[in-house]
Amino acid sequence: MLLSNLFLPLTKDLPTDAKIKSHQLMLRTGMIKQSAAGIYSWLPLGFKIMKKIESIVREEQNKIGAQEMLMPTIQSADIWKESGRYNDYGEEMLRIKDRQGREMLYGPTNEELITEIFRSSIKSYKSLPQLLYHIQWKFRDEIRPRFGIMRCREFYMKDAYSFDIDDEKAKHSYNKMFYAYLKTFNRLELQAIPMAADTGPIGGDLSHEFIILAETGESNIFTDKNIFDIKLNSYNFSKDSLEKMRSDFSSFYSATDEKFNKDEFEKKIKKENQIKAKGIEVGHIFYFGEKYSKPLNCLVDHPEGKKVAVKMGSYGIGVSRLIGAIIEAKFIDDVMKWPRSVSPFDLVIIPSINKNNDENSKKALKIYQELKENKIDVLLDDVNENISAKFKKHDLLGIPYQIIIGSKSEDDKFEFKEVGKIATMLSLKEIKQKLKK
Ligand code: 5CA
Repeated sequence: MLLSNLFLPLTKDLPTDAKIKSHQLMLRTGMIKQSAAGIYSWLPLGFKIMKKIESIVREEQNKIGAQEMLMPTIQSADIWKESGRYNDYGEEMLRIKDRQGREMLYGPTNEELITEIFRSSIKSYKSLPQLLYHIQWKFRDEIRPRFGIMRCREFYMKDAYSFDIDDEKAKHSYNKMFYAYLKTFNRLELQAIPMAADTGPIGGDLSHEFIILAETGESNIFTDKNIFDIKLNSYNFSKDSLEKMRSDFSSFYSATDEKFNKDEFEKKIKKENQIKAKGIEVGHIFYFGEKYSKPLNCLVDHPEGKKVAVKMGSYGIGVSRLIGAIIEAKFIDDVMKWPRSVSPFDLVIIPSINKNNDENSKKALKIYQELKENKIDVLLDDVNENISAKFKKHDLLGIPYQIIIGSKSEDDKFEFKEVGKIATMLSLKEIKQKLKK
């Protein structure tokens, strides 16, 4: 892609109403544009990053056997009346009426709708377990939308739902999700800490939030440094191994404000290992058993002949929030560096353009074409401005690799830079090799 063709409405000024760096950066680089309070359009740069995050989330869900589907954003109020949440959910729910005066709503979450789908077709334990998910927009009429897409009203969420015949099997489904979440966040180069949590309006008795450390996070977190030493690849998918994984994580003290107990924290963790920090919740999982299946009469035949309410859990990842969370974690000293797995481009070519001599531009175009032929998603900065302005711009765009074409480049060696590291002179062949890793 040529930068001159990219729809990239960069702004020089710091947006005054944006309080945290992710919100500022997203506005300055034209990733998003607010269309109403807490509601945003996703412009090409932001959208491309979100789609990459979404596909990592999807791949890790598919790996544990979850099946993708798609439920609508608009739901009927009837099923929410059956579960009793139509009144309980309060003002966060956006309620609408259609032309026939039927009560509808823009889904803030999908426990009711998925239960309704499930109960109409699955009747026997023989069809269990089931693990279903979709990635869809949600709406919550937050009282105070803030921090851009971090706490907004319309947001993109992956929500999964598990169906099992008994508690033990349901906990296995829960553990599989727990594992998939940690894998997903690892691939985004985020260190997420699973923390026992309260269940809030979703309900249930077992729940974990996945929190990443960031100064601007809304949650206060208290944990043990050693929790980061747990190696995910030491577990496999067997029931016992996944149960051990969850209990290994739980063996370290970690809590958010709601569950924090100072005495316990100080007693359980040596002073030098105590972490008191701020964090961002990027995922939340719940096991709530029969909370929805019972009132919605979602029953299946049990092997022993009786009918039982199916045991359910639900599992959310804030796909759009993750973009802000990655920025909060990776934007350091005014320089952004996207993890390779979600970077909007693999590499950017930055030629120093001189009006009287277009050698550099020609050279840049030649390697641009060659890299493209090698299926490298490359951006060529063909904009006519001075090199220091270019560098400043790329500090914000955060593409992790740069080829700089200026006085230093020789015939077949180019200045290659990984953001945050010292530049080296490499041939195009060596550069291609590096990008393969
Ligand atoms: N039904 C359950 C699990 S599917 C559920 O809705 N859980 S949740 O309320 O915790 O939301 C899941 C994730 O969505 C959160 O962890 C967070 O990352 C994201 N999220 C929630 N509210 C917002 C919001 N207002 N703006 C952006 N992301 C949000």
